[in-house]
Amino acid sequence: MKRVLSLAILLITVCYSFAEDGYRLWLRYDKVDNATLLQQYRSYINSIVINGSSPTFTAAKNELLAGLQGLLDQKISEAKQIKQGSIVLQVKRTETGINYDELGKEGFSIVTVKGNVKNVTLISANTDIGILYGVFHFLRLIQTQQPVNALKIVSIPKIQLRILNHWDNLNRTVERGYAGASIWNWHTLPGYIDQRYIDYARANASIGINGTVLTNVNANAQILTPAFLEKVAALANTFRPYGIKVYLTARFSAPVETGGLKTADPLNEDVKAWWKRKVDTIYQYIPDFGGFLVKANSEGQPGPQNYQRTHADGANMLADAVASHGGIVMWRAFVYSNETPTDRVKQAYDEFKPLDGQFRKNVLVQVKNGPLDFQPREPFHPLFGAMPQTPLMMEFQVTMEYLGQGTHLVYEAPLFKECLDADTYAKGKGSTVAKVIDGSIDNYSITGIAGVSNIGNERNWTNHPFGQANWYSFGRLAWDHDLSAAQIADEWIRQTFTNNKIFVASVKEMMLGSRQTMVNYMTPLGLHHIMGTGHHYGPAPWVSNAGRADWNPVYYHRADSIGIGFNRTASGSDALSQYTKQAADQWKDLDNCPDDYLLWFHHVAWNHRMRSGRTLWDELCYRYNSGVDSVRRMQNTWEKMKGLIDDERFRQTKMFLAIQEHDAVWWRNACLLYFQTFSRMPIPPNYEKPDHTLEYYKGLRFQYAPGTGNNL
Ligand code: GCW
Repeated sequence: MKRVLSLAILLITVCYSFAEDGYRLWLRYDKVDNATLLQQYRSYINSIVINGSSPTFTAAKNELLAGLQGLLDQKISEAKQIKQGSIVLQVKRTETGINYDELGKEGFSIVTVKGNVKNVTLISANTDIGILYGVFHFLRLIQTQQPVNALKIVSIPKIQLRILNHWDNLNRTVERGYAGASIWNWHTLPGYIDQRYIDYARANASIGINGTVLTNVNANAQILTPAFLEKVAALANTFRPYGIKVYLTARFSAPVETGGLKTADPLNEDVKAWWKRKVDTIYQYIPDFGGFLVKANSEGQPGPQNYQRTHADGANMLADAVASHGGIVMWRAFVYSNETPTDRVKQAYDEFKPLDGQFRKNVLVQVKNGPLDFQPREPFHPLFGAMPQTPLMMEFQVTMEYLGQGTHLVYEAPLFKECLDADTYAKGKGSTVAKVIDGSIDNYSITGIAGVSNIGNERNWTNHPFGQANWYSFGRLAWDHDLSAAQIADEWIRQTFTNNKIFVASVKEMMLGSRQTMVNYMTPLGLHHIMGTGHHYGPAPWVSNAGRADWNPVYYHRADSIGIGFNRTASGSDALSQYTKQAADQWKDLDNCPDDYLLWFHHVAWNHRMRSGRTLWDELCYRYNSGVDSVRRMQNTWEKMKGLIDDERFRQTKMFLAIQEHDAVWWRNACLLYFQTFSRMPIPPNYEKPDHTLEYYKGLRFQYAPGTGNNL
C-alpha cells in the first residue's frame, strides 16, 4: 500500500513537472532542442558576473541563472572575475562604442566584447531595471534559437509609460474578464504573497511593461482607504524589483463616499484638501505610487460635470494633489452622454478637443484606439493628432470583449498595428498614431500606452492559450511600435510552444489571418456594435430596446429597405469632419472608401456594386461565409500540429477552435437572416444555408456570460 502511494506521488510529481498547463507563459526555459545550437551556446556561456546589487539585480541574476541553466541544461556558476564565457551584468559604462546617454533610464545594450578574454557578453544599462530588461532580451534570443556570439544590440523603449489596466473589482470579479477571477486576492493580502504576483511581475518585465492599474475604472472608493492601501503596498513591494509601478483608479466622488464631505466639486477648497491628504497618505504606504487613472462622467461614473466643471478642472485638481510626489493622472476620454443627440463616436472629440492646453503638465488624456469601443475594426480615434498641447496616451483593449472573448483565437497585434500605423496627417504625411503617442509629433513631455488586461486566475492566465499572445504583443509594441505583428508572433510562438519550423510557419500564418477572419464572421465591411446586449457575446443585430439609443445595434447598422451602414459623411452625422482633410479624404466618397470602413462611414444600397463586382448584399454573404471558411482552415492547420507540441495545449486549442467554428456559423447565420429581412435578397446558392430560423437566434440567452462583473 505504502509503495503504491509513493509511486502515485512520484507519478503526480513527474506529470506535474512536465505538464504544459500554460502557467509559464512565454518564460519557458526548457533545454534547447537543437543539438548543434545547444553545443554552441554551451561552448559560449558558462558563468555570470554580477556587478551591482539591488533587489532588481537579484531578480535579474535569478532569472538569468534559471534561464540559462534550463535552456543549456548545465550548471552556470556565478563568478567574481570576468573570464571566458561570462555574461556580465553591469550599470557601469565600458568602452563598447555604445552611446550610454541614449539608453536613458530603461534602455539596455547587449554587446559581445572583443578583447583578450574571449566570449564575454556585456549586458549594460544606466539602471538596474535596464539590466533586467536586457537579461530577458538575452534569454529570448536563446529561447528563439538566435546566434548570441556577435551581438551589438541597443534597445530603448519608444514610449515611457507602458501600463496594464485591470478592470478588476474588489470582490474579484473582473469587468470584461474571461479568464477566471481577479488575480488580486484582496482578502489574503497583505499577509499572503501569492507566487502568481511574482510571476506576473516577471512576465510583465520580460516584455517591458512598467506600470499596472490594479483596479477597475468603474471605481470603488474603498481602495483608497487605509485597509486597502496596506494591501496595495504589499503588491507594490512585490512588483518594485521588476520595475513596475502601481496606479489606482480614483472614484471622483470618494470625498463624499468615504470622506464625509458634502461635495466632490473639484474647485471646492475642502475637496482639494481632502485629495491632498488622501494622496499624502497613499505615498506614505507606497512611496513610488504612480498616480491615478480616472473614468469620469462616463456611463454613470461621477465626475466634475456633476458640478458644472470641465474634465480639465477635474483632472487638474487630482494632478495638483499628486504633483509634488511625482505622480501623474491618466484621464480617460471615453465619454458619451445620452443627453447629447449627436453620433456617439463624435462625442469624445467634441468634449476634449476644446480643452487642449488646459491640462496640467502631469496629466495624460487616455484615448481608446477607435472612437467607439474596441470593435473588431474601427478607424483610429480622431483625437490622435488633434490635441498638440496635451499628451494623449493610447488605450488598447487586450481582453477581447467584442472579439470573441475567452474562446476565440484572435491575434490582436494586427489590430494594434493597424491603428498605430494609421496616418493622422496632423503634421503632414507620416504623422502616424504611433508618432503621436510616442511624442515625436508634438513633443509631449510624458508619453504612455495602456492595455486593458486579459489576465485572470485561470491556471494559464488568459483562458485561451493564444490569449497570452495578446498580452505579449501589447507589451512588445508598447516598447517598440516598429516591430511587426509577424515578428512578434514568431518570437512568441517559439518561446511559448516550439521552434519547430513547420509549427512556427503554420501557426504564425494562422495567427496573422485570425483578426481579419474574426472581422469577416462578426462585423464585415465596417459594421460595428451588433453584439448581444450587456455581455457583448454573440450576434444580436436586431436589438432595439436597450436602455439608451446608442447601446442598440440598430443605431449602428441602420439597415433599412434601401441599404445598410451609418452615414458619417457631411450629409449624415459628419463624424468625418473630425479628421484632418487628408485622412477624411480616404473615406469620404462611397466609391473610393476602402471596403473595411465602408459601412462605418456610409449608408450603402443593397445593390451597390462593390470593387469585387458583387452587390453589397452578395459581398456581405461572401464575407460572412469566408469568415466561417477561414475558421475551418484554422482547424485544419491546427490538426496538422498534433504531435509537434504537448498534448495538453494542443487539445485545449482544438476545443476552443471548435467553439469558434460554432460561433462563426452562428454569427453568419444570425446576421444574414436578420439583414435579409431588409435586403429581401436571396443568399447565393453556393453557400451553406442557415440551420436555424431567425427567431431561434433571437431567442438565445446568455444570462451568466462572464465578464459583466458586479457593476452591470
Ligand atoms: O467597453 C465598454 C465596456 C464597459 C467598460 C467601458 C469603459 C469599464 O462595455 O464594461 O467599463 O467600455 O471603457 O469604460
